[in-house]
Amino acid sequence: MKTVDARPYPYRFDPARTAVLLIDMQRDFLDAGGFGAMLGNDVTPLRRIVPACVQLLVMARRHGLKIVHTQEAHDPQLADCPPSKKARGGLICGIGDEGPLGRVLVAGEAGADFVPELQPEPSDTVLRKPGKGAFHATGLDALLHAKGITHLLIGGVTTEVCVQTTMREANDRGYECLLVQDCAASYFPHFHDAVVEMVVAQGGIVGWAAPLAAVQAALAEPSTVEAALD
Ligand code: TIU
Repeated sequence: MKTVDARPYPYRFDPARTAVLLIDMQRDFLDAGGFGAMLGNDVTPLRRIVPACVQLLVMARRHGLKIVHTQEAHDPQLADCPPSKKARGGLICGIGDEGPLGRVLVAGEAGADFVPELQPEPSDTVLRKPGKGAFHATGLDALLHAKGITHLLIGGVTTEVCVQTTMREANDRGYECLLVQDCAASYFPHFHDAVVEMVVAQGGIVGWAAPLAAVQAALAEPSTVEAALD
């Protein structure tokens, strides 16, 4: 077992039963021509976390942690897009419409692809999701169960939308979740900070939070003493 110096108290995990869940690090949210920008957002705060997310994946690969990349994207017929989602915001160019990165939030289009720095490797899992939460209308729970995953290290965008929704869904399903706080970002930095506080409040009502360095330190530590105590 490894122990992370996390809030609200130390987070213990077995790397063999832990996955990194990287949420929606795709061009539709991080590029200036994407869906996030069309909603009126400045993408700069999201781009800032890319180097930390690269390091998160490097760490995961080095220690054999399973990696799941999610992607918010709909099928080309929008059969999995509720009319309410398409209508929300009253965008002139909205979900399914042709934009600078191809059809907005549609699978297979440039906007649905991950940013170049965070392209999945063949051993990673890519999970397309139609909602904000990664468990809604997907096979994520079954996939994690099949791999024996009980613990999730979560990063991605945006902290208060898809990341928080997914973390709450996972928590309700019994996963022990740690928000890797500097590997997540919001278009609204104060929302990011508020989510970190919400997660760890009330004794970790949704889970734990820690910076990437704390997770890296936990994995670098020899676990022999702890193993003897287990
Ligand atoms: N708009 C916004 O903040 N987020 C999303 O629509 N999707 C995700 O968070 N991935």
